[in-house]
Formats: sequence, structure tokens, C-alpha cells
Amino acid sequence: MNVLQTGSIKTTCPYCGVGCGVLASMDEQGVVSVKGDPDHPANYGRLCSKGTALGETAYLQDRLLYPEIKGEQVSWDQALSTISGRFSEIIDEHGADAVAFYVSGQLLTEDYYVANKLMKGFIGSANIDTNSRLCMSSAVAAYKRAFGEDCVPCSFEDLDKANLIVLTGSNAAWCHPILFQQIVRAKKANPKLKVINIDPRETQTTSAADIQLSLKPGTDAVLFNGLLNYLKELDIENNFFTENCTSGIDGALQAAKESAPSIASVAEQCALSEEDVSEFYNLFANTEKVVTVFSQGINQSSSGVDKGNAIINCHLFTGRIGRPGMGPFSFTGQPNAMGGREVGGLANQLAAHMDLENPEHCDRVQRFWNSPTIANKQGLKAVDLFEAIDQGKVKAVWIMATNPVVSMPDAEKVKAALKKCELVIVSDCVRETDTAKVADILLPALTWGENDGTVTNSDRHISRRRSFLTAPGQAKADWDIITEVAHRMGFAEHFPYASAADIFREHAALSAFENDDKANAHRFFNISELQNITNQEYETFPIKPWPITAESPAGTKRLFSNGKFNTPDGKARFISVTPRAPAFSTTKEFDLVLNTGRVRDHWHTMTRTGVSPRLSAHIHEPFVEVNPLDAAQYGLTDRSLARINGPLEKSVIVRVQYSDKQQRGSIFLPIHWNGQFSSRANVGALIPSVVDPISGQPESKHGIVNIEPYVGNWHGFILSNNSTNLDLGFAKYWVKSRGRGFWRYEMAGYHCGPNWAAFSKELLGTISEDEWIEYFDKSNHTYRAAQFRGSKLINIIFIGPNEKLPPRDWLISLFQKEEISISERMSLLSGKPPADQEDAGKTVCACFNVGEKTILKAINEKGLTTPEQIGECLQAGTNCGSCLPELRGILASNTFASA
Ligand SMILES: Nc1nc2c(c(=O)[nH]1)N[C@H]1C(S)=C(S)[C@@H](COP(=O)(O)OP(=O)(O)OC[C@H]3O[C@@H](n4cnc5c(=O)[nH]c(N)nc54)[C@H](O)[C@@H]3O)O[C@H]1N2
Ligand SMILES: Nc1nc2c(c(=O)[nH]1)N[C@H]1C(S)=C(S)[C@@H](COP(=O)(O)OP(=O)(O)OC[C@H]3O[C@@H](n4cnc5c(=O)[nH]c(N)nc54)[C@H](O)[C@@H]3O)O[C@H]1N2
Ligand code: SF4
Ligand SMILES: [Mo]
Repeated sequence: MNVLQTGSIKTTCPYCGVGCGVLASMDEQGVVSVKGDPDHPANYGRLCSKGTALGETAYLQDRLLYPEIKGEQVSWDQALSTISGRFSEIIDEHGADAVAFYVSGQLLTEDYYVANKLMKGFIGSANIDTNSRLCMSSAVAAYKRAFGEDCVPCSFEDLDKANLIVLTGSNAAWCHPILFQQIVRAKKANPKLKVINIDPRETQTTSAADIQLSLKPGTDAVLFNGLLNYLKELDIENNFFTENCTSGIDGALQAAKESAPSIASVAEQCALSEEDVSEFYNLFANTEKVVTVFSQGINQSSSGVDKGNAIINCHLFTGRIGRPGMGPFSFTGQPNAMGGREVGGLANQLAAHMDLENPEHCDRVQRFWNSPTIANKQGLKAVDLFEAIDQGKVKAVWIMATNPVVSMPDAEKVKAALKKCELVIVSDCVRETDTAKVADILLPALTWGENDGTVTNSDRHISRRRSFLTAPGQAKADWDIITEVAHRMGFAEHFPYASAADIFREHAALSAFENDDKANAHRFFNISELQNITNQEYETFPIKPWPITAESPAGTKRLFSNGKFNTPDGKARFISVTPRAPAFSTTKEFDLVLNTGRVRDHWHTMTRTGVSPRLSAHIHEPFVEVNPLDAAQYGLTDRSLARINGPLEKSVIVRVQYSDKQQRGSIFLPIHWNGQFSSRANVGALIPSVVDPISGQPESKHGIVNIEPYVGNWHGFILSNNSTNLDLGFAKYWVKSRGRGFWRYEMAGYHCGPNWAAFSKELLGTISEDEWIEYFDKSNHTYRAAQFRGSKLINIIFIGPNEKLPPRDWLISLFQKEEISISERMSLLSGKPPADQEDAGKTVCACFNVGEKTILKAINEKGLTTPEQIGECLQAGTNCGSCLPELRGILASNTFASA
């Protein structure tokens, strides 16, 4: 890979919706380094662990480097002509709705704009949906119902100005770490600031909370309806605001009263104590500056839209919107979830915040695009789209920047549907993904570091993604690939783009097109000021929140400050919410609620974070969080394996992790592990495809399952410095993770068939000069071996009859050594360091590679009592700060243990 320019460039982190500014560069040795951009308003120089490790993910291993058809390398021309030819044939024969795009909040705005334009204005179908359907489509629908337009009213700055922050369904400490740290700092600076965390389980986010409300899963609408009712009873209404700026209040109050008439009723329905509920309600009632943050615990629900509106209702009732330090704030997940919303990338939107089902809007967009046709009815939303593929109604699908075989609910069915589908095209930057495996055509896309364009973060700031690396292999920008297909389908004159800037200008011009104050024409999404941006200005574009117009050329921090909304009467709407239970309740057979979500250092399906040793060190194995009392009931032990079975007749096998922070009756599974990294950990296969009737967002936080111990006859691990992709099909359970200088494989199985000594050599490969040191005890299925090539350690394999194998941390540290000493060789097969060496334990601080045992030792020997002292002593926690909640946890449990 070559560096495109010297010195560092300003770009934006490709992970979460905080959209942190990054300064990135590559040195002459090809080493990519990143640091936080001190001038960027989202992060002011800070980066979390994922942002800090970006350099480790910018290399070429595992990349898709050239187009392929059915596994054979082809030229771009062949690939693109095949796609346009097959699309055109299918459309001619079966109509425009027989083809579809399934895109992603990880595309840049320009990519997204072109994909949406091609499908809705030229192919003439609205069958373009996106993984944002699984992510924040409920928040979109809730905002739209309340404000008439999908607008996030707040600014990150409001977190500093608030006196109460209510987080619900958000594990910001791990998922929006820079915002979480902003909240922690705001608390230090403002002792009046209180934080409430609403989540069925305690998470790292709880560490900043004054009150943790571990409510019964799925009951948030009751809690917020109860709050509305309470505010009404206390007469905390902002009468001026409700009278002049809102409609529908009576219905909402009535519905709130009926469903949540008293604190006692709320406490009972949500399984909370009356004291906790009343403390929360009191704080909300008595604090003017309140920000309510909501995320997937709200959105990923079969009543997610209503839950969003139950939250917004409380802000409308108190008029706490459009002013500093207040508002209902959906934290978006993906780096460009918001850009996708602006271009209308969902199957039920048009473009530039216009509606598919509004004939005036369709006419306006068609005139602007000068297009032969325009979709005028909603297309298929993600779950329905894959259902239509399964039924053969959609015959060709082009998947861009998403991995639905892992991330969709009922994921095995999605896989089967794609296998049957006539034509599956996948544009990705990575060669091997579970979705790429079922594709007919693979298209190599540029990714972070290489592509150019814009993204919009959670608080509407548009910022630039800039390239500093040249295109690897034959990879192309996503917009370029789509444009080429549009040309070949006969639409060349309508897609005259030579650069991302060309597309951005058109996107900005559409936002301004007939966007005036006349009723039915005004849209808040307006970046008219950027429609004539020159290439040079685009190159240096700073970062601004939309709307960006002649009146507000520097952008607009907060929306609705004048109390005007985008509804026909200009008023915000209260929505009457009647809470509904999740679609599935537990049964005798499936007696546990399945909650799913994220871990700190992995990103979704791990295609990028899974190649980073630093990020893989934090949690290297898929796990299930179980309350110890439940675990005892089901015969599970901590760190043993368990099988989790769901009603779709699929199961996963993962490691048990005791957690008293997990309420009884629920378990939590992380979403990240998939077929590339483990045998059976794809949680999508356990989640039925039940959706919210308005948004179509799946209920990914509430499956039903049962759990049982998985007792293998043998257990083992391999640490290997050269085997990147061992075929472990013989093991019922396997998982792989990357470390610095090695790959780690954990395994278990039923049949102790192999003669391990011979089998290991076959599996790992050996040459005549290799030296093996081995220990084999056939009577109890124990085999331990280390393979050396010269003085270099190549492989370690340990097999035993049960899970009681030595800790891996010291063995792992040997892979960082050029030479293994005699005493180390002698100790190796015991798995324990020689007397003069120490074991650092599991990595806690990914930035400085500091282990738990090292931290505990320093705490005890030096009497450390604060994370700051740990930082001074070991550096842990002093860079990105993502491990600070864990450092606090270690300090707390150590105090507890030594008390
Ligand atoms: N490290 C990391 N960060 C990420 C991502 C990642 O993959 N890894 N992905 C990004 C993306 S795309 C997204 S969408 C965001 C998601 O960010 P978050 O929404 O914060 O993350 P999740 O872990 O999906 O879920 C949040 C919490 O919802 C809780 N929850 C479950 N059921 C309920 C309920 O009934 N009520 C309430 N109140 N809470 C409930 C879960 O216990 C969980 O702790 O993260 C973004 N940031
Ligand atoms: N059970 C359960 N399921 C869930 C969730 C949950 O909480 N629980 N969360 C849902 C949510 S919120 C989300 S956002 C989804 C995420 O799920 P996915 O979108 O399926 O996950 P990613 O791994 O982010 O997939 C992105 C793909 O794009 C590729 N890529 C990266 N950069 C580029 C690029 O520039 N161009 C192209 N063409 N490709 C690129 C990556 O290699 C990767 O294969 O999962 C959803 N599924
Ligand atoms: S919080 Fe972390 S992952 Fe999110 S944008 Fe910032 S550095 Fe990237
Ligand atoms: Mo997401």
C-alpha cells in the first residue's frame, strides 16, 4: 500500500456515530498512525480504543482486491457489464421490483445518494433498504411522527449543559465512548448534574449513573407514560409551549393515565421499586435541563416507535426541546446513519427528507433528477426484502457495506434465501465474510483511509472522510462502482460524476430545491449553502451541523428553537402510546429472555476489528452473560461452555460468564462473532424476525431461548504464529482471535478420535528441521506440544479432558519473543511461567497492553485507590479512557475482596 500524501490528513473515524475527528498518516515504512483531531467538535482530540487502533486495521491482509464472478477473478468491465446486463434482463422480464439494493449506514453520503437515485429515479423501484432498518429506523419514525420530519434536535454540547441526563437502552460507555466520557467530565464539572441509566442489566454505563433502573425488559413505554402522567399530576406542564407549539396532548395524557396510572402501577409493571421510580420522576419533574438519550434498547423493539414517542412526549409536555441542555436525543450507531437518512436511503423515504407517498415530493424529485420514472410507493423493508428474496419475488440483490447473513434476524433463513437467489452481488472491502460466501459477484470497495466523501454524525455534523492511502489492488469507491453500473444501464448523462464532490453538490442542491417556507415545501434538511461548493472548498470543508443555509452559513446547533415544526400546522405532535409487550413471552420450553448487543472493542461482524490484535485482546471469545443464580439452576459453571437454543431450531455455543449485573430470567449475548471467527456464535440465528409495524425494525433485544451446559469430551487451545485460518471443522466448538504475533484458537468437541500427536502435525504443518516438545497421556486425553523452528516458537497446542487448562496469558507473551530461553522451554508444557517471570493476566487496557493481574498487583503493592493513580503507575486508561469503567470495577472488587 502506498501513501498518497505526506504529513497527516484530517478525516473522520469510520466506526460509531460520534464521528470523531482523526489525524491520520502513513510513514515511509508503511506504518499507519492515527491520533484524535484536537480541533474537532465531537472529540477535541480524544479517541476511544477502536479509534486509537485504526492503524492496525488499515493493512491489506484479508482484503478483497479484484472483482470476482463465482470465485474467479474477472475484469471490472466484465463484472459491471454482467451486473447491468442481468439487472436489465430481470427488470424487463419481471419488472423493477424484482431487483433490490441492500445498503448500509457505513456508506458515505455520496455513495448512498447515487445508489438511492439509481434505484428510485431510474430503475423505478423503492427496493433499496439499509442495515439502518435494524439500527435506528424506529427513532426516525418517532421523530417523524412528532416533528413531521426526521430531525435530531440536540447537539453534543447539550450533554455539557444539562442538569439531568437520562440514558435509556444505551450502553454509551462501550458504544459511544467519547460521549460517555464527555458525560463523566460534565459530572465532574457540574456537581448538580445527575445521570440515570435505564437498562435491564447493569453495564459499564452504570458506573456514571446516580440511579440505575434495571427494568423488566421491554417496559420502557410504561415507564415514560408513567412519567408523563406524573408530570401532569404535578402540573409541570409548559403551558405556553403545549398550547402554541403542540397538538394531540389530550389523547397522549389519556393513554398515559390508562396504562401507567400511578407510581405503584409503573413499579409493578416494570419490576422496579417504587422508591427508584419516584426518584427518577422527581428528578425529571424538578430539572429543567434534561437530555434523554435513547439507543437500541428502545429502537430494536416491536414497539420501538411508540417507545421513542413516549420519550418525546415528556419533552414536549415540559417544552424541553430546542433549548440548550435539553431534548430527546437518539444516539445513532453507524458513522453515516444520518447521511443515509438525508439521502432517503430507507425503502420508505424518497430523498432530501421528502416522502415517497407524497405526489408533490415525487414530482419535485423527478423534475430535479430529470429522471424517466420515480418510485411512488414504499419498497420492501429489510425483513420483507429478504423474505421476498426467499420467495423468489426479488431475483437480484446488490448488497453494499453490510453483512446481513450475520446481522439480520433469522439469519440462517437469510443465508438460505441468498443461496437460492438468482443473482447476489456483494460490494465489500473484505474478501471473506459470511455474506460474501453466498455471493455470485464480489466487488472490491475502497474503505476508510482510501475513500473520499462526507458523513453525518449523531448531532447532524457533516464532516469529511479523506483518503491518505492509494486504492489497493483494483478496489474502487462505492459511488464509482454504482455510477459505472448506471452508465451501463443507459443512464450515463444522469450520472455524470467524476468525483465525490460532484455528487455532494447535487445532493446539496436537491436539499435546497423548492425548499421554501410555503406549507408543504419547507424541509429542515437544507444545505443550500453548499450547493456551489468548489472542489477546493470541498477538500477543505471543515465540519458543520445542518441546516447550512444563507441565514446560518456556519450551520445550526439546535433545531426547533423557535417552536416551529414541519407539520401542516407547524406544531409538534403528541402521540398517544398504549404500551405493548414484546412479541414473544417466555414459555416453559424457552424460559429465558435473550438480550443482544455490543462489546467495547469489537465492531459488528468483526471484519475490521477482528484483525486488530489490540482490539481482540479485550474479549477474545463469544460469551453469554448469566446471573449466577440462573446459572446454578441450569447447571452451568463460570467459564464453562453452554448451548443456547431458540425457537427457530438454531443454537449457539459460547462461554458462560457469571454476572450479577444481569437480572434473573434474561441472558445477554454479544452480536459480533460469526462464521469467520467461530463455529456457532451467530446470534442472528436465534432472533425471530418480528418487527415494529411502523418502522419495520426487528426486535433484536428480545428473543426467547433456553440454555444448557455444553459438555465436550475434550477441550483445547492452539496458539499459532502462522496459521491464520486453521480448518477446525473437527471441533464442535471453536473460536479464533488475533493477537500480536499469533492467532489463538479455543476448541472443544465430543469425539476424542484424533491421535493428537499425529493430527497436530498434520493440522499445523511441520518440516523436517522443526523441533517438537510434547507430552502425551493417552489415559486421560491429554496432549501438550510446542513446535519450534530454529529458536522461534511456531505453535502451541494443549488438549485436555475438561476446561481446566492453564491460563493462556503467559504462553501468549512468548510469541512476542525472538528467542525462548531454556527455562521458558522447560516450563512451557506446564503452561506456567518460570519462577522469575510474571503473568500479566487478561488485557484490560488495550492501548498500552496492560493486564488485569499487573493492575491488581500494582493496586495491592502500591495501595492505589483511583483510576488516575493506576494511570500514573502503569499508563492504563490514560489514552482513550475506554477501560476507565473497568479500572473502577477492578478497584471496587479489590476493595471488596480485601475488606
Ligand atoms: N464497541 C462498539 N460500539 C458501537 C458498535 C459496535 O458494534 N461496537 N456499533 C454502533 C452501532 S451501529 C450502534 S446501533 C450503537 C448501539 O449502541 P447501544 O444501543 O448503546 O448498544 P447495544 O449494546 O446494542 O444496546 C444498548 C443496551 O440496550 C439494553 N436493552 C436491552 N433491552 C432493553 C430494554 O427493554 N430497555 C432498555 N432501556 N434497555 C434495553 C441492553 O442491555 C444494552 O446494554 O453502537 C455503536 N457503537
Ligand atoms: N441480534 C442483533 N442483531 C443486530 C443488532 C443487535 O443489536 N442485535 N444490531 C443491528 C445494528 S444496530 C446494526 S447497525 C447491524 C450491523 O450489521 P452489519 O452492517 O451487517 O455489520 P458490519 O460488520 O458493520 O458490516 C459492514 C460490512 O461492510 C464492509 N465495509 C466496511 N467499509 C466498507 C466500505 O467503505 N465499502 C463497502 N462496500 N464495504 C465496507 C465491512 O467489511 C463489513 O463486511 O447489525 C444489526 N443486527
Ligand atoms: S467514539 Fe470511538 S468509535 Fe466512535 S467515532 Fe469516536 S473514536 Fe470512533
Ligand atoms: Mo446500528
